[in-house]
Amino acid sequence: MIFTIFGYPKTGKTLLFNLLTDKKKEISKFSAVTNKFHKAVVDVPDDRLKKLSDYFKTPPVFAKIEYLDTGKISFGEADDTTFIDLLRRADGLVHIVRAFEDPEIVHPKGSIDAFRDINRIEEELRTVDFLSIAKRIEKLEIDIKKIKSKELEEEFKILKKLKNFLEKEKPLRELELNAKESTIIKGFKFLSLKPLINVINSDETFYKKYLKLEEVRKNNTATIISCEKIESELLELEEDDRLLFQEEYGLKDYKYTRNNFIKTSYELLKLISFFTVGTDEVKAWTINKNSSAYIAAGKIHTDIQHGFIKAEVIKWKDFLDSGGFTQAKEKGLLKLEGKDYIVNDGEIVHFRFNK
Ligand SMILES: Nc1nc2c(ncn2[C@@H]2O[C@H](COP(=O)(O)OP(=O)(O)OP(=O)(O)O)[C@@H](O)[C@H]2O)c(=O)[nH]1
Ligand SMILES: [Mg+2]
Repeated sequence: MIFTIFGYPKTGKTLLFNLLTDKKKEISKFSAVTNKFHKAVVDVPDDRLKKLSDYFKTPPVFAKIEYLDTGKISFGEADDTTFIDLLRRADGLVHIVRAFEDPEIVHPKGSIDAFRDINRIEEELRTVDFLSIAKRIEKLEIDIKKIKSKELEEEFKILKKLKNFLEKEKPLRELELNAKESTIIKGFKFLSLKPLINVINSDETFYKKYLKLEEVRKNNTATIISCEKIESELLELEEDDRLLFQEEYGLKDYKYTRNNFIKTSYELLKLISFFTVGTDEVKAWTINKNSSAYIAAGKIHTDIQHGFIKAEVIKWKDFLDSGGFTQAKEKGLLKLEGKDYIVNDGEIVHFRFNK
């Protein structure tokens, strides 16, 4: 799973990347924007997994999430195909918006206005999609005249629907699509279809103004208000001192971006974790919500999927509260499920399979 960070120059993209990955990539007020990008794979924090690993006395293997800092300004540059390609490959997009004052850092639009910048970027994403759709429709119109093909006609129909939606100035991620339609358009990797997190990088003054935006959730779009600079300063302090400083900034209830971000990104991508446990390994696996035990088995190994017999399932907490598999079984908390069982977040799953 990869999240790609992009936005206008000097909005705090690299600072966010550093916060999310514990890296210390260079940030700068003045240096020219380079085309360098940074990539990092990090653990998805999970207290449940930690507790299970304590029980089995083996280190936890967390689920992974990948971040890419594009280090890029925006659209419309000479080599923007590389930039757009980076965005296309993402599972989720992260737009960093500036909402902090600093007279030394020039905003390309001359003023700070998070709403304006969010709308502008949305427009850019839609434009990229619109152009690919228009081009494809043009080609399809010619082809359909030449050959009669049900597939091409279906593609034509759905692309027309998407085009109409974009013409209403709405991103594709707000459009309801059925499974078939999603499959047909998958290859296009439309940008405005990807889940989007807007991170509003605020100072303590703007924080309160924008905080209410966090509650507004549209389809596949989320907003996080972050005080990146303050947060990175707070993280330098001992934990006990942090609250004191937060109060001083008027940020008593401040939610640290790192945890907040991962939680939001999981929700946005409709992902959940299940666990496999044992004395040799305690591990979290990421699957889409509403995935069957059969799909979950395939995440681990195709052999397990192909030889699937049954899945033994127990909620992580039930397992720990009972004190082990034998006790849990006696209490009837360990269930035996078939291929079609829908795996829930936080369940321990043990697959029985034919080797
Ligand atoms: N005052 C203030 N400065 C910030 C904040 N966030 C970032 N900055 C500063 O903004 C400058 C740019 O931060 P970066 O993280 O390098 O921003 P960037 O978007 O990666 O910049 P480019 O990659 O050059 O486009 C640095 O000097 C940061 O210290 C903030 O919340 N408040
Ligand atoms: Mg940068």
